[in-house]
Amino acid sequence: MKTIEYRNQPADGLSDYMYEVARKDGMTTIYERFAAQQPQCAFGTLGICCTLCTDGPCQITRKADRGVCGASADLIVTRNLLAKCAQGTAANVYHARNVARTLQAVGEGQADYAIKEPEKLRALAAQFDIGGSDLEMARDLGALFIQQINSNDYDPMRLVDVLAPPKRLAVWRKLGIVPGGPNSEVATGLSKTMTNVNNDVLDLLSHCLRMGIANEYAGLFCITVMQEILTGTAKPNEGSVNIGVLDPDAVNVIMHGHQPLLAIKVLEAARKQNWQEKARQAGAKNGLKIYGSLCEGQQIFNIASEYKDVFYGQIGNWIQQELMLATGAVDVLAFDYNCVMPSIAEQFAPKYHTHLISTDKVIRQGGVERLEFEPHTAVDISEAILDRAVTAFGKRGAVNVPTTQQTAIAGFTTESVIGALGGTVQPLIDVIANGSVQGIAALVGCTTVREGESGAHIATLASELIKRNILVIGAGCCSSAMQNAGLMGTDSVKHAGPGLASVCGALGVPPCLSYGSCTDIGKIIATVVAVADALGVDVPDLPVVASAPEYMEQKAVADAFTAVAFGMALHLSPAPPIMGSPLVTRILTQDVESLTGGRVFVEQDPVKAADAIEAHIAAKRGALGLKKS
Ligand code: XCC
Repeated sequence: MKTIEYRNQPADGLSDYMYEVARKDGMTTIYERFAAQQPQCAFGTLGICCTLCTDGPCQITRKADRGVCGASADLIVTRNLLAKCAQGTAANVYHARNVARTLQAVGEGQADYAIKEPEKLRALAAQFDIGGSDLEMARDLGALFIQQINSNDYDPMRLVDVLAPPKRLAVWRKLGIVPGGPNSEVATGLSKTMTNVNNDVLDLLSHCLRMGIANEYAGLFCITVMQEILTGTAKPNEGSVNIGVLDPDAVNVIMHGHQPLLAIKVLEAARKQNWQEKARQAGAKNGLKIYGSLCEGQQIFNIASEYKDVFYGQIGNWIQQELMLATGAVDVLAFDYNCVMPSIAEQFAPKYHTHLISTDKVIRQGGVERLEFEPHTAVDISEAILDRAVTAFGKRGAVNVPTTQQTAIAGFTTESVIGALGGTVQPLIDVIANGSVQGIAALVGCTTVREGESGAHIATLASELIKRNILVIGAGCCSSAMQNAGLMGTDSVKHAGPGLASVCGALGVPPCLSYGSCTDIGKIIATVVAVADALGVDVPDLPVVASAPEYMEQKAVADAFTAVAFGMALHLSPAPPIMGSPLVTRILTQDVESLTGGRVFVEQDPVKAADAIEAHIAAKRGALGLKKS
């Protein structure tokens, strides 16, 4: 694989091609907007700007070591961080609540969905002593998750009690960070961030850990397991990736965002002959095709084995969305919540004919048609989406799609990894123990356009790790960056070190395994816990590292506290806005390790980050008495 040059432009060739097209068309993209923001505010970058009251905004400077109210740098940094963590937790839990509501509606006979994985439903219901028919279990389990999400923070969450690994639960109990209901935890946390309420940095950071645990069980785990019950469990499959997959001769619909339930109905509708016929009559000789982008695309890709006749690929990640539209070949972009740039509705869709549809009630974007998802309206909305796409096809202007085709394998999950290993996690433990695989690095989260990143940081870090025989698991836009860089394809084994290459070659899997979207991080934690359980150790003892190599937004902050609460070492780049407080920096990079076993480290150079990850893995291997490489 060619070494990627760092610059503030797209990291992969196809995006670069589309970037040139957009620029020639006179469009301003995320890259120019980023450049126009430079130099960015150093106080904001360090987390030492407080805008809470009208005596401010206050910044901590050489001449002012406190804000007007007396707040120190430590307090300002921590309050800002807690507010971000609360937003991220609330957003993941919002998604989970939508899925729980659909599961409940299925049980009540009020939804356009059926139960796809009855075994999974029954197993989960049994954990909560819920019995009855499958429909009754769906109804009661959905209701239980909603009740847990909305329960009070003074009642420890039953989800945590039942689902958490006992060793972790003991640690959390000792620290007093077993959370109650996440919405209540968020509300209490935000109350603590008010002006002059809570000056206790340790308490505020503990609250972040509580939200991190709630984020896992009432957010990430909940989303994945309930979606799998409704749409099927991820299975490894090969598919097309990146912008070149768009077909100029088809009516093209992209499902974009994070919540894939509606997309499944769109795929089913697109299968109907009448829609394929209508598309052909409109002049699209290849009919109508559905694609996914961002985390929604990753989730569709996970279960795409069943939809190969209508699902044509995963288009790209956060920083590619304007470039997708610049092809002129996107007839409908339908999006649910999170990660739609305002420039899409205001500039790119009008320029490139794309009909935009928002499908979740939290979204309001000017000029965008709203068809808001309800469990019982999904089929009708899907038909409307296809109708708008056929109409929009007739309004196309110039079309410019890069011709390079790329493929990747996706659809890994704890079950499929264990399945590929012959039904137990033991073979993975054996290859870790004998040193063929040194350890596991989970590369998760977003992409950013910050200099030197733009997907390149992720690709370079992943390449460095697999060269060193460290198995990479990807989720979120990180997976997309690795897919675009050719690190998740069938022939990507050639980039791995000899030990990892022989293991992956024998199993027929790439050295970088996509677990799906950023909401699938819960599945990565499940795999890590499965390995720890099989070894009889706790998560912090494992040769495992988490990394958000191009961390961007609030959900990543919540997920970061989830990782630290679980006792994982977490690499972050760029630096989170905590560096203005030496105390908070020290707590999160050092002191917290003696409490949860987890810690954060920041490294903006991907090769040095790989060195640090390798060193952490080597130390953990040494402590477990495992063979050195
Ligand atoms: Fe981040 Fe989800 Fe957005 Fe991508 S899409 S930029 S939140 S990783 Ni999920």
